[in-house]
Amino acid sequence: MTPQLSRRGLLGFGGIAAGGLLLSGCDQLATNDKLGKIVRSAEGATLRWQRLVGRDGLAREFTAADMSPVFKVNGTHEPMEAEYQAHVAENFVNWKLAIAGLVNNPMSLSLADIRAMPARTQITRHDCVEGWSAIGQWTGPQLGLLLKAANMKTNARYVVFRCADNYGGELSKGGAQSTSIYYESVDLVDAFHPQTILAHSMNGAPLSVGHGAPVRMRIERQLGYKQAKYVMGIDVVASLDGYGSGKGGYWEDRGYEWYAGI
Ligand SMILES: Nc1nc2c(c(=O)[nH]1)N[C@H]1C(S)=C(S)[C@@H](COP(=O)(O)O)O[C@H]1N2
Ligand SMILES: [Mo]
Repeated sequence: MTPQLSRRGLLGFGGIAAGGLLLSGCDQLATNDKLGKIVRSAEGATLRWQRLVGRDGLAREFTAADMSPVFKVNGTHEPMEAEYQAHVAENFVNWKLAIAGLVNNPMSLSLADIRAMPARTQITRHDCVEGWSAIGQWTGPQLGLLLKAANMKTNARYVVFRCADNYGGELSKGGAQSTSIYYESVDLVDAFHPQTILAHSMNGAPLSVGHGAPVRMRIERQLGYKQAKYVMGIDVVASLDGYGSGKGGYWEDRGYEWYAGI
């Protein structure tokens, strides 16, 4: 039985079981907001499946022998914004990552701070909606560790990643919407998932500009466009309304699913 088939088979009974689980175990999914609507929609099938398997169900991990000889750079290859370019010129020594919003302990971390944190290393497969995949190794602290240190307020629901690059309304990138700055977001289950890391290294070397220096997200149970590169700030929020068109990400604002489960 292929994973696809077993997943479909299980979803048959999972519809009811997962619904019950969600209502009892995860009150954040039960209310009548964006996340609740997604959970009850077709897009919600993968979300329900992953929550049924367990909040911590892991994406498959591979061995060093499986690593792709070439891992394509996709989307932005190098943000040309002056602020980002200045950080590149200084090798990110003055770059700071702010963790702000609904937290009791807002933080401002240097790249050295992030590199000094306990890290997780994982070899995973990246799947892009454009039809290519690559296996790479990623290292960085778990996002959950950072969020625990920031001490979230009880009304926190989502975590938003603000990136450095701006597509400036480029037509090949979906055109101008309310904002063209790349951003992404996840719910708290994915934010605290053990494989959700703030990667500062790829394949054993510091992250290159092409792959998202100085840090990029790895959210391994979701598709490529969720893997925000060039993360400049992390906001803990109660609603996604204040960002772009409010759909939770650059591509989501242009029609992609917010829950991009693999
Ligand atoms: N900031 C930013 N993050 C981004 C993108 C982007 O253009 N800008 N592209 C996304 C897409 S569609 C993919 S497939 C991956 C590509 O990551 P890679 O360049 O490391 O292969 O990054 C994602 N994260
Ligand atoms: Mo992608």
